[in-house]
Amino acid sequence: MASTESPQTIRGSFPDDFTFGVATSSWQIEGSSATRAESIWDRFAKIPGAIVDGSSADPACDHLNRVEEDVDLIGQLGVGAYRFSVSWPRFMPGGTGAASRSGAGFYDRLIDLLLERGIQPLLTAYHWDLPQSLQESGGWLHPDMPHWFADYCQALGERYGDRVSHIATLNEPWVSAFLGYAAGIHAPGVVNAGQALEVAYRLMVASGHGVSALRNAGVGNPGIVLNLTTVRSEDPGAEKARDHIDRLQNTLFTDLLAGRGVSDAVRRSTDILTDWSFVTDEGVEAAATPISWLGVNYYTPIRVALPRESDQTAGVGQDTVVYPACPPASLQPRGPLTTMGWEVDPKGLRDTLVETAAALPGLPLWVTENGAAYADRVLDGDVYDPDRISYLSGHLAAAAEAIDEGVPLQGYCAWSLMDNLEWAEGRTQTFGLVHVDPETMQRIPKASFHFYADIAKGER
Ligand code: IFM
Repeated sequence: MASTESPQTIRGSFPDDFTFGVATSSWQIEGSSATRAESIWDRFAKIPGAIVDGSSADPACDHLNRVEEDVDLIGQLGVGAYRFSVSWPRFMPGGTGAASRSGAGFYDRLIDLLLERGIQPLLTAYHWDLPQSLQESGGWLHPDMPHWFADYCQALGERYGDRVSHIATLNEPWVSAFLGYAAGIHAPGVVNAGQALEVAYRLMVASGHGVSALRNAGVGNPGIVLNLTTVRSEDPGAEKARDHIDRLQNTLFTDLLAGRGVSDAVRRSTDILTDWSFVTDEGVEAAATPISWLGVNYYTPIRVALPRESDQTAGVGQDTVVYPACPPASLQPRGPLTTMGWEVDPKGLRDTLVETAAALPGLPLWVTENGAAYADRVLDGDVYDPDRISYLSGHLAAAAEAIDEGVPLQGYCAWSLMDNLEWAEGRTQTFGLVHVDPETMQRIPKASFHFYADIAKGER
């Protein structure tokens, strides 16, 4: 593992106007599911075995009842931005139509608490918790979904656009499409690779309509968040698999954003799954609606190797099944690994940012998520997490290097403010800068919290 730099050195390697932030999402922290409509994750969590430890949406971090305490923690962290998501089934319980007074009011309160402390709210409209009622109408496979999503974005923009300048439409559409519809390990738990490709496309079309709706409602800076990553291979013979994975992970999304549509290479490498007849000129045009910024979520590179006789168990989500129609290959992360089984490779962040800036020249970028899960322990009331500190230090140095190389990077959000519900991994994976006791909900800032606070607050 790379050596840890001092907070002062790290702060000094970024421009003065760079924003340090911290991120969460609604389903992972809010709890209080009885006060909103059902989401696809509530339904999925009821399937025996779908969530490894049987966790459900409650209590998560009980954030709904502890919002002041949590915003105080963000204030103590000294960051300039807080990235959170709105729960669609809380804000607009019917999926379409009227906003809920109490649901919308909760986010009013959160935003106002942040602004009182001088913290910029970065809002994500959709971080995977689709209203179950919309799923039952066809979900992301329904051709009207982009319009339903645009109406939801319009309502968000009208409600919060006076106080929130940066709103992302979607978080990680790759995950919604490929983990939700190809591997079936995320909600809604479908295993149909052709549908996964259609969902990926429809999400990008919906995002474009959402961007237009946000701008109409007066939001100055609409954007989107993608999980992009560099795809590496050193095994001669694994190049075809490497290229296939790069197409489905990265270029499918960046090409649609750039107005290049669905490339012939993507179509050829997936022609056994779909004929892409759902793609329309209007959809391609909508998906390319100009955005003001792009969020990049980066955790780990993808290392592609030839198939092995006895494959070691790869990390969470690291299986070629999540890249349908992939030529024979295996994913072989190298140590050091986090408890997710994800390779720690700060240079991968630098490479991902440089590659993204080349794919979408001139577009301002943010790192909207970056962080690591480790098995933390509370000892005498403290949590000492040197591996997470080292991870943050290395990745921040890599982000600064990308800026030096000309990448227009404006901000960085650590994932995550606090230990939370890690989707199908339940509470077994902890990414937080703040430990949350699963029984008492007590919050304990970890050593990494203090380290990151020194960077965020640091004088140059
Ligand atoms: O916890 C998730 C988050 O919701 C989306 N990006 C990846 C994180 C870690 O898996």
